[in-house]
Amino acid sequence: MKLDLSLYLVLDPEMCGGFDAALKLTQQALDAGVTVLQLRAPQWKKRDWLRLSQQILPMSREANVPFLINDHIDIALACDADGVHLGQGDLPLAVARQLLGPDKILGLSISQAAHLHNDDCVLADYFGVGPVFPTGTKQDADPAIGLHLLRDWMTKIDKPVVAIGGIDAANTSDIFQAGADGIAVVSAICAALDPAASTRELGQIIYQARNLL
Ligand code: TZP
Ligand code: MG
Repeated sequence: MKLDLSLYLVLDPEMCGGFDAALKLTQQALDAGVTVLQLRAPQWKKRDWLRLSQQILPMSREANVPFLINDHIDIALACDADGVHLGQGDLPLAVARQLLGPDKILGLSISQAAHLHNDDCVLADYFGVGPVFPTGTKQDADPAIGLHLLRDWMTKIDKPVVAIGGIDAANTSDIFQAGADGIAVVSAICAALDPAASTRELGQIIYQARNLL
């Protein structure tokens, strides 16, 4: 499945207001132009992840948008998601590739310069880099790297990169100017008063930022 990292929604169903609200927001966000969808529900039991994923998949397939699972390869296998997004403490990407097969998408989180030298990097289809800005969404996140380091790392990375952490309409164009291929957001869409309007706004900013490059 084609990977366009431009506008990557990390869906936090609790932040959306629960299961049904998350499903509704997912459809709105797909209609409004998100290009990747990831489920990340740190407070949830796995069977709830699975139940929501099974309902999201027909929607994401209809929209032709890849649907990824955060951390849990077993859930991705159980629902036939399009891939996983893994952190530095999750299963090695070689194991993930073996379990998921050659066609699934593997994302890897990079939050420190040292991570760029790990064996896992070679096997990743894309990197999630950040937090770029401070964020209240992930309590155990590494310190924010800032735009300067993002720009520096982009010169050293030869994979597609989606930036994450504290990204919203006000700083999205800076992320593209720093060289990233896309933005990943949680609260800018999941906590928005009008998620569809916020998604469309981000999409317009991305379109304009790209035209200025
Ligand atoms: N990984 C690094 S920062 C972050 C994750 C999952 C949370 C980003 O959330 P927000 O609300 O877009 O700042
Ligand atoms: Mg993780």
